[in-house]
Amino acid sequence: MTNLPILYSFRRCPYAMRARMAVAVSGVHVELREVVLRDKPADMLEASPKGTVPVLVLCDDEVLEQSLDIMRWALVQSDPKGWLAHDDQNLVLATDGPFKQALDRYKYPHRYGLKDGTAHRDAALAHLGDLNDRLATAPYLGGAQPAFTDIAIFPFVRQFAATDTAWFAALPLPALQSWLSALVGSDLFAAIMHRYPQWKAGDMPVHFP
Ligand SMILES: N[C@@H](CCC(=O)N[C@@H](CS)C(=O)NCC(=O)O)C(=O)O
Repeated sequence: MTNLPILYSFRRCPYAMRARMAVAVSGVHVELREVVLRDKPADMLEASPKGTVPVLVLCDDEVLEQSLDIMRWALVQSDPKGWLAHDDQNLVLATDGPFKQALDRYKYPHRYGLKDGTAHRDAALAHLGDLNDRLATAPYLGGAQPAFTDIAIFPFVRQFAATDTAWFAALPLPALQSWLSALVGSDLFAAIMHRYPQWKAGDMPVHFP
């Protein structure tokens, strides 16, 4: 039995990363259940039949099945770094929508019947250029410290960069590259990338953070 909210998560999922980062910075405690996407636990699917991670099941059985809702749920309770003061919803939506679509087609062109993903890679560049311009005057999107917008966006830019690291490193986007390096190199990111074994019903609860 657990009296904590339950967070179903997958280490490498960018949506789950941002949810874990907000939960971790808030200090709100949850039970973390590491999911393997090809073997989703029945308890998770019962709570959230749409079958994506992250999913947060609250103690009153309310279910949050969108990563941004999970971030805001944690930060509304405790926001020691003031992340919610910098929540640019339009920029986050532009990343979750058109940028993510282009990223998926760049990264996995064959899944979309494409010969290669270069057209989508280049389409995504406009968004990266916009981020770079915004970062020209401050190291983070909300100013001197990372906040909600940075954390919601950077896991997707990280995926984009990792698709072809040499190509990304050669882009003339120094502010964006520094921003990404700082976030990927942060203690908070290291902490939320800890490896957990796949959760199985009956396991001892894993407390997070
Ligand atoms: N809009 C959702 C998207 C979550 C999502 O698509 N997660 C992916 C993993 S990165 C997933 O669970 N996909 C289901 C699957 O691959 O079976 C959110 O923000 O939480």
